[in-house]
Amino acid sequence: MIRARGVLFPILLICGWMLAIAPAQAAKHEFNMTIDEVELQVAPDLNYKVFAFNSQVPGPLIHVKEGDDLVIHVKNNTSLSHTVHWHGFHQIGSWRMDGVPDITQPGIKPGETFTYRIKADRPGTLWYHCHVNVNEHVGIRGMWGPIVVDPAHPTALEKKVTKEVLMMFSTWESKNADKYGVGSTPYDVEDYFSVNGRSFPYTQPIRLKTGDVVRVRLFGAGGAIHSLHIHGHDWTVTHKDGLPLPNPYMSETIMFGPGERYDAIYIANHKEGRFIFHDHVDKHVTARGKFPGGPITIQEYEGTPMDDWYVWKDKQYDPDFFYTESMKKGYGLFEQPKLRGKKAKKARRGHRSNL
Ligand SMILES: [Cu+2]
Repeated sequence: MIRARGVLFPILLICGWMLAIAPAQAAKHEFNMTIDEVELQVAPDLNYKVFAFNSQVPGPLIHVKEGDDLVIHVKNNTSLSHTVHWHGFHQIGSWRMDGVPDITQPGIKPGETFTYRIKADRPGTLWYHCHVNVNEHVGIRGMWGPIVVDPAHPTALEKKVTKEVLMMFSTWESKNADKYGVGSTPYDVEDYFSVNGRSFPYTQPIRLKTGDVVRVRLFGAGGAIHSLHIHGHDWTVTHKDGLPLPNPYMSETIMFGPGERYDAIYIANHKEGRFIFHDHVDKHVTARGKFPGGPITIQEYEGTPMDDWYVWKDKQYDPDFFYTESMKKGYGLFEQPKLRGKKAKKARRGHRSNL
């Protein structure tokens, strides 16, 4: 008996150690996505025909864990071809899932469905977007959405985050608002600018409680270069394109271009107050040539008096405009009805070739 116990103990110890180092089982997620033609109210005087994932701009959040397997059925309900590129994944052993027309697959034709099978092979702030006629469909037609892949081994700082803010930046051309198949050439003029598909005053505030540890994820979803300035705070820039920086650094302005993502973390360390948070590229805070417009938001601390002259004193608040609520819901695909457009009326069409 004594001898048996002596053997049993080391075996139990080894089993326990193996359990401790074994990677968590990868989850499998199956999602349905559509691409729809809807009209988006980008600004009070700009109604825009977009191609929208699940009828919303930006598209729904995909939130998974590193190593998970994704099966995503994409149905094209529009009148032109599209694909979906999953920007950031390496597609090891799955190159046909990279979503580039005529290189990894034919475009998904109107009425067709294509199934993407992907491994979340890399963590961080990623995104998805169409890869057909990218300059139009992605540049000025709203075909993008966020992917957040939680890392298997998060950094000490990211474990402290209490509030997530996802901001996707893009531009619009009022001249091409009601015509699919045209725009976004060097001869077209961008005259509206947005965060999460809306231009001020249709953007939303970021509401803060003292002590919140806020993680802002910035996405260059359109074709412009942005310079984001957060008033009243310094943040620590922690990730570039989803990857942790070897040496995170402090700043209050971040410049980023098309396709880039930056993550920055800051502490809401004021007792009260309102602090603007805006693009410092001056023309980006205009709409049809007039100030104010574009990607302007305001950090509002809880308990700050709503002065009667405050520009957003009567604002209808959407706590999920920056995906803050969606990011609390665990893993899955999360739609936001408030970001949906309205069913498009019959569109005028340009003559550009589809690919
Ligand atoms: Cu497309």
